[in-house]
Amino acid sequence: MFAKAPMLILAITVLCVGWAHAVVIDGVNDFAPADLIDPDGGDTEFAPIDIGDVYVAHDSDGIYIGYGHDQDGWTGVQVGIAVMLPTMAGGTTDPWGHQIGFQGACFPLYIAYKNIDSDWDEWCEWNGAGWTQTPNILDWIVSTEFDEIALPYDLIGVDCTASFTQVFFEIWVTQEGGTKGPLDLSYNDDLQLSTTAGTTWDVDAPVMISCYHCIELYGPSATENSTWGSIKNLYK
Ligand SMILES: [Ca+2]
Ligand SMILES: [Ca+2]
Ligand SMILES: [Ca+2]
Repeated sequence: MFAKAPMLILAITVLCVGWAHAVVIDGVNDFAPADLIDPDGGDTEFAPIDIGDVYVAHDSDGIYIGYGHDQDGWTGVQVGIAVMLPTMAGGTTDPWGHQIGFQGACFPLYIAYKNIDSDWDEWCEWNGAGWTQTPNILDWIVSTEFDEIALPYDLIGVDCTASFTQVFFEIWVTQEGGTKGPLDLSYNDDLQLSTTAGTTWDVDAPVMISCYHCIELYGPSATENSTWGSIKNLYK
């Protein structure tokens, strides 16, 4: 009876380093507890603009991001997710014209945007001079209190034959309109325009983002050249 205890501890340890598993994009949270990277809930003035717990998982097909959010009875709420690899030169501006900008050493090559009212999303790719915007190709559910999006490796430019890669991302909630900035952010809490103390609804200059969550992907081996290994690290 007592001999079983060490085996149980070992199994939990393996899961905690980022066990690869698929996520079903259906608005029901099926991420593992160890996939939680940011308990962001409760840091805005109003719940309908608040990002809650943020999760990341991966499997051999791509990366999955899940986050708590419910616009409740509000309208005009939009969600953006910036994605990039370390070597990519990307855009400095927001493809939907919000007061959100990017600066520093790493710029988003991709931004996913969702207009919750109409369930309209766009996959925006930096083309060197502006954003090429492709509507409604994303597997992204926002109709429940837990939103989920799949980002296949071929969509975000991950070389699945490489032994190591990093994927950076940030997620924000904003509202429709050219004076709207990031009301809530996941990584950049210090830049978000809504806090428990109040909200700045309109700004006349972009809020500049330069730091991101990082997903580290290790693998594959020579005999597994189509899948990533089982190790994932996340750091801020
Ligand atoms: Ca799910
Ligand atoms: Ca939040
Ligand atoms: Ca936040």
